[in-house]
Amino acid sequence: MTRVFQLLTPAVLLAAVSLAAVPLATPSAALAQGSLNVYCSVQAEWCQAVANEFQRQTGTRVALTLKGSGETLAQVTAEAANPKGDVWFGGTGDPHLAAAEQNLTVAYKSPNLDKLHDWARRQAEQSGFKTVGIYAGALGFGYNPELLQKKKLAAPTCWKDLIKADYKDEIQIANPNSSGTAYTAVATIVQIFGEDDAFRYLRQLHRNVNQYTRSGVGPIKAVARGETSVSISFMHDVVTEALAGFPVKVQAPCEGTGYEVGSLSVIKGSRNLEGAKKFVDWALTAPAQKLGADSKQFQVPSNREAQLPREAPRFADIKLISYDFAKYGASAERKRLLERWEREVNSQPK
Ligand code: S7P
Repeated sequence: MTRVFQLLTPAVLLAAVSLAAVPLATPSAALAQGSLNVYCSVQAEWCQAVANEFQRQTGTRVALTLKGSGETLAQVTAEAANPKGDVWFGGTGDPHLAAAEQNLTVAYKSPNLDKLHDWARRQAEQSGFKTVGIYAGALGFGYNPELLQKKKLAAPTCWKDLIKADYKDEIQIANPNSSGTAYTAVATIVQIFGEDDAFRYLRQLHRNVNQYTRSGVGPIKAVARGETSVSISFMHDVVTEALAGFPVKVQAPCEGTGYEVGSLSVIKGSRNLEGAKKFVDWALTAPAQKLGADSKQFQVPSNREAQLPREAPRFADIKLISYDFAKYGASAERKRLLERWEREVNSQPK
């Protein structure tokens, strides 16, 4: 079954950039508790809210670096010999699993693990406790009904619709090398259609894609601004734009769809391991997870006591596939699929 969300009010969202959190604690408290470098892969408002609140409550000074999931994995990998980050907050689960497998992150069993939904604990168990689920979100489409109407195009309801010739140059998706959203899309399409058919599908889709953006939220922001008709996006990111008043609607694909377990990891070589563990304990609590919805991000929180935001797409209404996180989170599989995508899709003429 599918659900469609309608727009409501106007708003503007910040671009993802590196920024330092405003110090909120007294200088002496901040000094006492040290500082934490948090690599953050959700949208800027949520990252900033998390930094401010953790800093306010603990006196630990938080510096944020905002980057997408694939880009953060690349940064953590590049810094492995001289780690600069302490914690990686958010972003799709697959690259967190790849980081765990490559020993780029460290095991930590938070006492709050037993407060989490099974899917979030499974993410922890699967990684040897080197990562843990903090939210979940399903993949789908966003579209601009006004633009589609102007172009006399129907709204897409199925993955198969997106490869119709009618949608030539009408679709945006991010580049799966930099974006966890787009990697989730590639892995989802492979799981739904089988790998060879999936790559045939992705080559056909390529003809309809006008741009592969760096970040996963780029395409839905372009739909919201009327720059493209359709995006492949996490459904909650579409809801954010709709609630901000933009003419966008969300659709769950009829064939079924994949989902993410947004994750949290402590980076190996952290210079403030105690602070990083304290951050994990705090981030797994219901009040900390409420900061997502407060920042107009409508994923499903992993703490069982955290309220599911009213606006969050309901998993019970979406045909979800049984996403194979172990397989698609493995570094070798990730590398192989990305290389195949580069060779057989991205480098092909339109
Ligand atoms: O906007 C929230 C969100 O969709 O962004 C994360 C995403 O992985 C970061 O963007 P990239 O696709 O550029 O990596 C998701 O985890 C999260 O739900």
